[in-house]
Amino acid sequence: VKREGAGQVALVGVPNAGKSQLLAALTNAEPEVADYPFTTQRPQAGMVAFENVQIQMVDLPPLTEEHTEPWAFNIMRNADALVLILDLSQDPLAELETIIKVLGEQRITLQGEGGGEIEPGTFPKRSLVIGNKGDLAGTKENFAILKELYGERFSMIMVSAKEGLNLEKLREKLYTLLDVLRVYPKRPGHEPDLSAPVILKRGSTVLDLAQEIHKDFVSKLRYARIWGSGKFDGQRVQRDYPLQDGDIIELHI
Ligand SMILES: Nc1nc2c(ncn2[C@@H]2O[C@H](COP(=O)(O)OP(=O)(O)OP(=O)(O)O)[C@@H](O)[C@H]2O)c(=O)[nH]1
Ligand SMILES: [Mg+2]
Repeated sequence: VKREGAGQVALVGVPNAGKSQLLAALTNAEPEVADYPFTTQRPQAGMVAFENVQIQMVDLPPLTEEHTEPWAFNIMRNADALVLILDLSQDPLAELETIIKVLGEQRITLQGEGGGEIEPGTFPKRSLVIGNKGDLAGTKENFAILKELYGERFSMIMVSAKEGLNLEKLREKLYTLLDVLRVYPKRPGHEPDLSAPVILKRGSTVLDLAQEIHKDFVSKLRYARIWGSGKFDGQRVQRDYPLQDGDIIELHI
């Protein structure tokens, strides 16, 4: 699946958890949604809008202990982050444990939003847990149990893909999950284009931005001016200055 937008997240879950329904609810994609298992057989992507960014979401066939399409693991390994979707009207704890086990066998290790230690030879993936079908009876209680047991390890949110419950909050969480920041380059004497952020990994510096814009900038960069996280507007900063989400940067070469 060709990467697009600010980052790519892959949907992971057992049959019927609501992966395809969620893709349909958040994007323009029109995947098949049905109340029988193994409906999805091919990957399908859509773009989730959050403020001025687009996040690519990839729907996958289901994961089970008995059978998971091997190519689906490749998409998961390549994705920037994983979205684990659980059916709160069933046994979400068992579903999450199945996911952790099956992915572990593929050396895909799940991390919360804080990241974590990276074991050599593994594919660490930041993961968000979604409790789905929150419109159904008894699901609040199941979500509470899930939170109690896994709430420290993973960021979690309860939604209803079908009824559209809590989806705005989910868009924001997907952006947070990507662990990126938005900055707006501007030329001296010009206004920045606030509709077209440059997306960088969290922790990036002025130099990383320069590299992203033009490789010649790296050697020529003298300093930058910053509006946003600086102490004052237009503050002069050096190339190792750590950028924050929303900063406007003027590069001086
Ligand atoms: N009540 C309720 N039903 C939902 C919700 N989300 C999905 N469903 C239903 O659950 C069934 C399965 O949904 P799908 O989106 O096809 O599930 P899936 O995870 O893509 O399933 P596979 O493709 O087999 O892996 C369908 O009948 C959906 O209408 C929800 O939030 N609430
Ligand atoms: Mg599906």
